[in-house]
Amino acid sequence: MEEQFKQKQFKRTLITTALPYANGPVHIGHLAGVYIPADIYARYLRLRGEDVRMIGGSDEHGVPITLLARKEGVSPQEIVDRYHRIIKQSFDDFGITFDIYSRTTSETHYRTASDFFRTLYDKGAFIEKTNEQYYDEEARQFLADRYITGTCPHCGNERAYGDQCESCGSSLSPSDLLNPKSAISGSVPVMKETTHWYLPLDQYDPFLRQWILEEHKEWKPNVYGQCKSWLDMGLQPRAVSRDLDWGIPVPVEGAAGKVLYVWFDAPIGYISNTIELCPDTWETWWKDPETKIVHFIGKDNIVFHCIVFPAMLRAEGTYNLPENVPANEFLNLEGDKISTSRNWAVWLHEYLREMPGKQDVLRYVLTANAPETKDNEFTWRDFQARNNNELVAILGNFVNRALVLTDKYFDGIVPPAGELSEADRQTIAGFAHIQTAIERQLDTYHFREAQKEAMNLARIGNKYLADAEPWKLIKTDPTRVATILNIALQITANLSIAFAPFLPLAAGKILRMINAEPFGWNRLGAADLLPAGHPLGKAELLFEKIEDDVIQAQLQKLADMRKAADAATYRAKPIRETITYDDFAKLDIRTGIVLDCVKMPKADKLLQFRIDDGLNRRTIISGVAAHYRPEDMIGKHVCFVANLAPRKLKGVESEGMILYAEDADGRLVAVTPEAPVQPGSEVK
Ligand code: B3M
Ligand code: ZN
Repeated sequence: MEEQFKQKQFKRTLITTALPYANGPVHIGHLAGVYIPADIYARYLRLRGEDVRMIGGSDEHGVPITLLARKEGVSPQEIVDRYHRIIKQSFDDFGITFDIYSRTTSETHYRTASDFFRTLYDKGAFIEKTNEQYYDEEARQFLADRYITGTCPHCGNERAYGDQCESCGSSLSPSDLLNPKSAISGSVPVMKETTHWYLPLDQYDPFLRQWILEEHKEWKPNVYGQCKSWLDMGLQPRAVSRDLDWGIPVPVEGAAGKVLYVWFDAPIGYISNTIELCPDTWETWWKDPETKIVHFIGKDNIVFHCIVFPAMLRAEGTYNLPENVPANEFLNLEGDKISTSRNWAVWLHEYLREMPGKQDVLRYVLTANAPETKDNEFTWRDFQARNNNELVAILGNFVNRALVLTDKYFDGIVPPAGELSEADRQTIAGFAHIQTAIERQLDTYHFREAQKEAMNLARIGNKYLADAEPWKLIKTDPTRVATILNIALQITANLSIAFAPFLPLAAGKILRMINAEPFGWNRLGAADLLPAGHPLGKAELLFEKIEDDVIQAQLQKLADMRKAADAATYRAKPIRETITYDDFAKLDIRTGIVLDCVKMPKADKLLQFRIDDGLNRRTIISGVAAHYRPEDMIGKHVCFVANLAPRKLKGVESEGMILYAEDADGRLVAVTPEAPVQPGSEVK
């Protein structure tokens, strides 16, 4: 669908990147989904000499921020100040080249978003509706979005939110929840009347169908498909205000206590950040049809960027719409979804601290595994493998040999190329078209494939040196060796251009090693970048091997984080139905001493116990072979149900049941008296 699409020409490009919520740091999922592809695209366009602005900023409103502030007993402003600083610093240290990274608590944004709402309000673009919403009488607050939890009507998840079920992904509204509870006080909410303003999305259905389904068939299938299903489901009016005390006040008389819905104000943050960046020319970037707008986002933001925000812009009437929204899918971590709330993530600021100087390694791996059309996986083993087997063994190894051999045989001076062999000509032809090969991929947002094209040039170089074997010829044919190394150095110089959008630090290092200024993007593919006689710089390692212990430490860190998060969020199973004392009195629970314990033949889960129960010896069988070694049970004091009717297990009669506690991970732990007592003692 994309190939036959003819690229429309534009004078400039405005790149926007999803504004991360300032309620936590950014992690590798954000980088893979949004910021690395956006940065590659921005660097690429700048390299081509195009007029580009890349916009970023923190999204500082919304209920998750106020819930975290309440939990920490601080103000929402303190939360967003903390995380805006951490996020901005980590993006800077990682090398994401925003032209501005601002925030939605900025004055410019308050004014821009407020004016935008007022313009639509004055145009009569909203429907004003009064209806009943959940209200927490204890906290004296309406319960929108994450302020209310309950059971998801679709999948039964008991901790679904008022706006979404994170377990099945359904988009919900508070009234959909079963057994709703206030996330503030835990109380059962009541219904209370309140007034809000709604954007009648249904009225924009014909426009959106035409604009997306007819005029943008070139959009990525995952984006186009999601838009089509939203449109086919039928658009509903969407509330653009909330009863909250944190956010941009609704600029309408009588709207005290009401703020703009975070998803109404946040996308306007792209506009306000542009105003901050270019106060005099911002309208060129948002209203001149010669400007191409591209939104880089994750898949959970598609509806807001392809349906809601365009409807808002359409209603306002003077803004351009995005030319493309190349949303990525999700990146998972070691087989599980990345989760801020469960602290299951590789946080960017921690990566930068623990892996100093390895920004390009993470850029390379996250681009190579980018979830461009389907969810993908990050594992530390793969991170290590790609670093060692690709960056070190292919790219680094080739560049190092080209430099070291030239240093060794020609004192670090680019030698003259003599007569070209057939292999030389084939090699040169092999990379002559690399520029269009990379451009074809980047112009259609295929970053994985584009990076592969760049890496392919390093493979060409490696193969060329391996086949030519200059080290074997230096004594007999130094002229030939000069030609070989001249070509190897031309490839090296091309690598500094090809990798510039993807691995900016490595590209800069290569330029230093060949002692050259950056070549223009249009020189990519040329075989005469370095003239004979040009003095090279000092060879240095482009990438270093990553050893197992470094990876093991990261895996251990994840395991520890999971344990801590599980402990923090652990909730026991609900208590079973109530019984009477008489029911309990029927149970005769006793202590006993384990005299013997063996694994049962042909039953990998079962252990056979011989118990001294204070009266006799009895046999009891337990399904704990995965939790205990038989020899460790001998001599243990255990508690067991003594009057349970015997039953045969694998042909052996089991007379009772030993008691174990089962924890959240399913681990079984024997219940024992905290001090030795006579066997047969009653447990009351
Ligand atoms: N704050 C990010 C998210 O949904 C959201 C993006 C806003 S972009 C205008 O994770
Ligand atoms: Zn659900």
